[in-house]
Amino acid sequence: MDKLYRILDANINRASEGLRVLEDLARFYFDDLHFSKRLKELRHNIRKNLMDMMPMLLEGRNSATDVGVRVSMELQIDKKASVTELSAANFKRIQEALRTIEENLKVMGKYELSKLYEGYRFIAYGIEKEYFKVMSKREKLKKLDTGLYCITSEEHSKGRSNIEVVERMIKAGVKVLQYREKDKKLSEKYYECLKIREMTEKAGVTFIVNDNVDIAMLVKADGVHIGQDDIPVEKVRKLVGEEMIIGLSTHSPEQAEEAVRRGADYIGVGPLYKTYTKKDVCEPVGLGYLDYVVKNIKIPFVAIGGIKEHNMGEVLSHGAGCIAMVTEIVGADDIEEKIARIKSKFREG
Ligand code: TZP
Ligand code: MG
Repeated sequence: MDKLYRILDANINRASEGLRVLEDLARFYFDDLHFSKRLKELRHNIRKNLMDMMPMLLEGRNSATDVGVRVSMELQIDKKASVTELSAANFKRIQEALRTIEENLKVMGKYELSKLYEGYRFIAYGIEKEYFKVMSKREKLKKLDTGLYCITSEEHSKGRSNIEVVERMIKAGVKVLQYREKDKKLSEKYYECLKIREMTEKAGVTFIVNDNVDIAMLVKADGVHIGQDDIPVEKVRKLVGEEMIIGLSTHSPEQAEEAVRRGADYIGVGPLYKTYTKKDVCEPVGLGYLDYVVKNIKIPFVAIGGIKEHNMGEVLSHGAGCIAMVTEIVGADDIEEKIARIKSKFREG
């Protein structure tokens, strides 16, 4: 029986530690109180319901003679390359530990208790499914905290195709890319987006489609970007669901506040300077509007409009983190070199 208590003790610790890792990610990395609370509750319950056995569990503990410690310390398979991998590994750890607790309790004749731990395992499966849905969107939105947001425009691309330009952008390490084409046929836009989705997916680049909610949905883009004259955000949300990012162009404090109320995930802020890229664009809104957003708006935002290598310092000094550029990038002779220079001017994200 001692040995079974030893297994229980090890697995309560295993499950609790796994939950703690996830709880801290939810709380400190994703700023998500909801998940943090749910994980904490599960962690407390896992300990609480075996509290009566505590003396036996401690009696059974003997980590100094654990034959598994050395093996575990020498293995390299627990290396984690990303927050997603780290989260996935810890959900697995929790579920495996709960299964072990459940099976051991059965052998110990504690059937009712074993069923309770089976229930906790299913709660963990449920949280995992929701967690990944929500966190994968958060992870994508985090890319809008700082850095370059690239937008296509074939007419300004010096004879290069959108696909070639996108290839170069990806090679240069861009993290967010928007497909924007005003005058192409819908079918052409669809096939280009399909290809770009494939390319961005492989490279882990967030892909956003301008205007066309239908194309964004069909190619499984990460997001869609709409303007003030498009279908209202909440209606687009009904179509695309919670997981897709919705970006909205805004030009005034009122529009920014309204965007937040309506549930946009991020806003475009501009045009900050004169731009000839967008045909129906309004006059520059000025840096005062950017100041307003920096101070008052709590969702991510992207500065846009006439921003170039030579004036981006001014935009950054007003507190912008993410900057969108069209012609400065697609019209550069050497796109990779241009992006490398621009990237070096951003603060670290
Ligand atoms: N929205 C506001 S300004 C603009 C868009 C799409 C065009 C920005 O293009 P550029 O070439 O970076 O000025
Ligand atoms: Mg539009």
